[in-house]
Amino acid sequence: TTRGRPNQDVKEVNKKVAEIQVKVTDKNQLNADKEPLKPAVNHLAVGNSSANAVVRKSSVHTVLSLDVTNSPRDPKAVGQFGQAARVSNHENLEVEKRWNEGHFNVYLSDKIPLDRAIPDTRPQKCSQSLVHDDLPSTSVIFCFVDEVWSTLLRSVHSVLNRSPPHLLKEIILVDDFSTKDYLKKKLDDYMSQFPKVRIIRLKERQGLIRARLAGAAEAKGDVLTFLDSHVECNVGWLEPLLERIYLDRKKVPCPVIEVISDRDMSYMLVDNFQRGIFRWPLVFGWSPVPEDYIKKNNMKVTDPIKCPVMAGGLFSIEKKYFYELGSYDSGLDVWGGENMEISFKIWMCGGEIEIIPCSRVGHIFRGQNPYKFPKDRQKTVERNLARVAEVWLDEYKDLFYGHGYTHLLNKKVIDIGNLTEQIELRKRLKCQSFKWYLDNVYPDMNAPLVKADGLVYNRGLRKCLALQQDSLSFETCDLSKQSQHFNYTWMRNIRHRELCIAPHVQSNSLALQPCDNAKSELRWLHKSTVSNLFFHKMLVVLQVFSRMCLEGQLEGPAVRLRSCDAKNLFQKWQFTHYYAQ
Ligand code: UD2
Ligand code: MN
Repeated sequence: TTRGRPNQDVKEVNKKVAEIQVKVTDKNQLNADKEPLKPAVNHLAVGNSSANAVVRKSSVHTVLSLDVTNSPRDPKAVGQFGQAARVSNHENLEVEKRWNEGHFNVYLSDKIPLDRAIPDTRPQKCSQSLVHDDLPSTSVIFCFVDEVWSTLLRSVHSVLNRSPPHLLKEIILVDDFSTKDYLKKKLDDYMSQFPKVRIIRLKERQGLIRARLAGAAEAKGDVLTFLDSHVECNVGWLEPLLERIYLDRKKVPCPVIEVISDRDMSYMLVDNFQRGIFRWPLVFGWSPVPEDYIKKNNMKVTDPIKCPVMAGGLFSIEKKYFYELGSYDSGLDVWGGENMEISFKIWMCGGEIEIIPCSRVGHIFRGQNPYKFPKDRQKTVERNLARVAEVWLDEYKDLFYGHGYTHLLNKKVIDIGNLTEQIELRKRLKCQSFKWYLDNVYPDMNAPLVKADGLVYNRGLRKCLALQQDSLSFETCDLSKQSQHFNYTWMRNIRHRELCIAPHVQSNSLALQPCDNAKSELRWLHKSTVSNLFFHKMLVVLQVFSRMCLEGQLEGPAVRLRSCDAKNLFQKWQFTHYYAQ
C-alpha cells in the first residue's frame, strides 16, 4: 500500500488545474484515501498575507518585515500567492510526461516562481504573539533523493526568505545518493550564492533516517529542524517553533503541515485542531482533537496541540536533546516507521510533541514515492515497523502483529536485525511503559490486549470450557472460577494462562501446549456476529488444516476436531466479552 493518494489521473489533473479560482475544497475527496496521510483541508486561502511575522519579546517590539514574499516581483506569475495554476490544453501532454519525475505536477512546479508568495494562513492572533529575543538558532536539514529541481529550490528559498537571519544558522542539504545530474554540479553552483547553504553528499543510498542522522552530525545550530525537500515555509514559521524549545528543551514542536496540491500546486489551509495519531498496525493518520477536550481545556486556535504521533517530516528538536534520546534507531531503512519510533521515544522518555498552529509549512503530498527502494518497499516498511514494535510496544505488540503482520513473527521470513542497543537505550533512559503512553498521551486509542475473554460457552452443551490439571473439561458456567477463564488473543490463540489449545491432527483430538506467538498451528479463527444474546454465531475454525472445528462432547474427551458444520450447536462457542473482531 502506498501512503497518500492512489495513482494520479492526469486528465483529472487538468480539469482541476483549469479551475483557477478558489472554492471550498471537498473534504471527503481528501479523506477518500484509505490511509489519511493528508490533514483535512479547510479551504483554499487566497489573498494577501500579512506582512507581519512574529513580534519578538524585547524592549522594543520588533516586527519582522517579510515584504520580500508578500509583494512579489511578479504578481501575475503562475501560481503566485499560492493560487491554483492553470495549464492550457496543449500542455497536458507535457504535464503527463513529467508527472512521474516527482509524482506530482512537475511541469507546473517548474513554471511557478521559486520565491512565490503564499497566503498567510495563520490564525489571526499569531502575528501579534510574542517570542523571546534570544531564541536558540537552528540548522535546517533537508534530505532528498532525486528531488525535483524547482521544488527543492522553492523549499530552500522559503526558508531563506521567511526565517529571521539571526535564528537561521545554516541550511544543510543532504543528498541521499541521487542519480539526477542536475543535483550535482548545477546544484553546487546554484547554492554557492548562499553562504548559509551547505551540501552533504552521501556515498551510498542510506534512506531518509540515516540521511537525517548524517545531516544532524554536521549541524552547528542549537536546534535541528528537519524538513522534507518539497515544502514551502509560511510567514513566521520558525519563531514559534523555537520559542517552544526555549521554554522547555524537551518539547518537540511541529508546524501545522498544510497541503500543496500535487495537481495544481495551490496552497491549502488545513482544519484547526488536528493532530497526528496512529491506528493499528502502526499506521499514521490525522484526527481532530476531541470536542470535549477542546471545551474542557478552553483551547484557542493558537494553542499548541498535544500530538501523540508526529507525521515525521517536519519538526524542530534541540540538538543535544535529540542525542540524549539516542536520535533515531539507525537500523531503520529508507522510509517509514521512524516517525512512530521517535514519537514513542519522545513521549515515553519524558518529552512532548506539539503541533504549533502559528507555525505553518506547506508540503506536497504525493500518491507514491517517486524514488526506488533498494529492497522491496513493503518489506522495508514492515521490517522498520517490527523494530519499533519490538522495542516500544511491550505487551501491545500483539496488536501490531495481530493486525495483519503475524508473518513477521516467523524469524525465517524476516530478519529485523539486532535490537540490543535500542532496548538498552530504553532502559537507560528509564522510559515509561507503552501502557502509560496510551493512558496519558492517547487515551482515546482503542487498544484491548485480547480480542475476547472470559468464559467459553458451548451452545450445544450449555456448559463452559474449563482447564483442570492440564486437561480440558466442561463445567457449569461460573465466572468466579479461574479454571474457566480463557483469552482469545490477537495471535488467535485460545489461551489459559501460559497454555494454549493446540490441535492433534492424527487423533482429531486436542492438546495443550505452552503458548508461542510464532507458532501458526496455535491460531484459531473465531468469528462472532451478534444477532441476539443467545444466538451469537460461533465457529472456531482451525486455520491450517482446512476447516476443522472445535466441537464439544459429553462423552470421552471434552473437545475434539470435526469438519466444520455451521448448524452444529456443539461447534458454537461464545466468549463472555468481545473487544474486537
Ligand atoms: C512522511 C514524512 C516523511 C517521513 C515519512 C516516513 C511528512 C510531511 N513527511 O512521508 O518525512 O517521515 O513519512 O518515513 O511528514 N528521502 C531520502 N532518502 C530516501 C527516501 C526519502 O532522502 O531514501 C527524502 C525525500 O526526498 C524527502 C524526505 O526524505 O525529502 C521524505 O520522504 P517523502 O517525501 O517521500 O516522505 P512522505 O512525505 O511521503
Ligand atoms: Mn514528503
